Amino acid sequence: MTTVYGFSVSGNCHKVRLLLEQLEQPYRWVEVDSAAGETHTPEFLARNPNAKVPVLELDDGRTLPESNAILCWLAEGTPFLPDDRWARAQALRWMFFEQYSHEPYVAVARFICGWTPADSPRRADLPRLRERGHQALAVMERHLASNRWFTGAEYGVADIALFAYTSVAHHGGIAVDGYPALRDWLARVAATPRFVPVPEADPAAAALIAQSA
Ligand SMILES: N[C@@H](CCC(=O)N[C@@H](CS)C(=O)NCC(=O)O)C(=O)O
Repeated sequence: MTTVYGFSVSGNCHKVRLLLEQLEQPYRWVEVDSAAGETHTPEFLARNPNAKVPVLELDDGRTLPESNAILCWLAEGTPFLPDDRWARAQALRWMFFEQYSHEPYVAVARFICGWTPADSPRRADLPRLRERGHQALAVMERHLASNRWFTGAEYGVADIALFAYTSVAHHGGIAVDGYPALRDWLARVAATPRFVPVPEADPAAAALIAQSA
């Protein structure tokens, strides 16, 4: 059976869980607490030398890191990844956007708020991360003013990729209140069949988020 090595509260890992649930594909989930350094063991590094979750492991032992590559692998031949060349390029465009212009700000602000001490020097980065995070949300809002989805005409991998950290952006102090089309899209994604949300953060992280966001 396909195995996912993942940290459940991580948005990057949630992408993989959400797609597997929506595909109704059986899988085994191995919890790896990346915030506690569990991706740096020799055993884990053999699966991903880049020391990051998620990692997908196939029955034959092959391993695939990088959340968006995993989405494309799993979605091949399904409605979640368009066949049409242009639509597929659009999906990829938004997945690259997510990794370069969205996740490094929205996800990192959330990580700093929930998983670093209240006196961490990394908190000095928060104003810049929040500014850049809002820039990413504004780009999404503009697209959504005239499009329902990011994966071409239908819901799919790019929506799953962008949903993960956007749905918990407020944990990093990046509120989505000012983006009406984006909020409607979040609701549309949450209404898709077999949807599962990003799990609640553990109580310690939730307390830090409540203090800092
Ligand atoms: N580009 C990667 C990013 C993965 C990533 O940043 N994973 C984090 C958790 S969300 C991690 O494992 N960090 C552990 C570390 O860097 O030590 C992806 O999309 O999968």
